[in-house]
Amino acid sequence: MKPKNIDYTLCLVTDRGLAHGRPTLDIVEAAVYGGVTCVQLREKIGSTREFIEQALAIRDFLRFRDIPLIINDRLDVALTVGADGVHLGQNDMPLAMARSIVTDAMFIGISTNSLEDAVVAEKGGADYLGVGPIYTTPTKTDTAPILGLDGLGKIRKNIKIPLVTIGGINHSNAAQVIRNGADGIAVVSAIVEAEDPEQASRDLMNTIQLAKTQ
Ligand code: TZP
Ligand code: MG
Repeated sequence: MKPKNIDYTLCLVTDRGLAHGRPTLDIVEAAVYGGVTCVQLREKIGSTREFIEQALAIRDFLRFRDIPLIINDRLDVALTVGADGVHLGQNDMPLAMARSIVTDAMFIGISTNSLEDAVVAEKGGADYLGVGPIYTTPTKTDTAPILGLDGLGKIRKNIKIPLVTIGGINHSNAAQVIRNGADGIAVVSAIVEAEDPEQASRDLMNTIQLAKTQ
């Protein structure tokens, strides 16, 4: 069974450390009301059990709204909570191993920072690529080199599967990222840190949709 068609237009990537003490579920709800089209739960702190409980609560909220839930790093958590997808980095479980554990019904996204990574991931059967960092970002400091719009453009020319860009993307630069070949934008701080995450999501979504029509 192939995964359903996923709308990657605007993906919220969570980070409880940036939420000014607000619960992750509140941020997710606000972002969904503001129009995000998918949610990636990215929990770098806390126990596995907390991660699972968090994921279950978010899954229940998203399921009724037909918004896919992607779990970052942890295929075991993704399977346990019945998530729609899992997102794996270059140092996480290799794509082929992950695919041998889950059917095609679970989609797998792979973080890529170069054309070489991107080609390998596409050939290996990734459903989408996370491409970044496009710009510098204080949110993740151990990143690979900045790709910029040129790096994105090179990957776009050679890759057919959806490209979801990440890293330093916000309301002011989202349109140019779309115009340079991104299918979707993934953001952490532009939504999670915002005073009004719902309005921030709505503004981003409007900007991206406008850029897609130009
Ligand atoms: N991977 C590459 S950059 C990044 C991740 C998870 C962080 C993006 O955060 P922000 O706040 O949207 O720049
Ligand atoms: Mg990872």
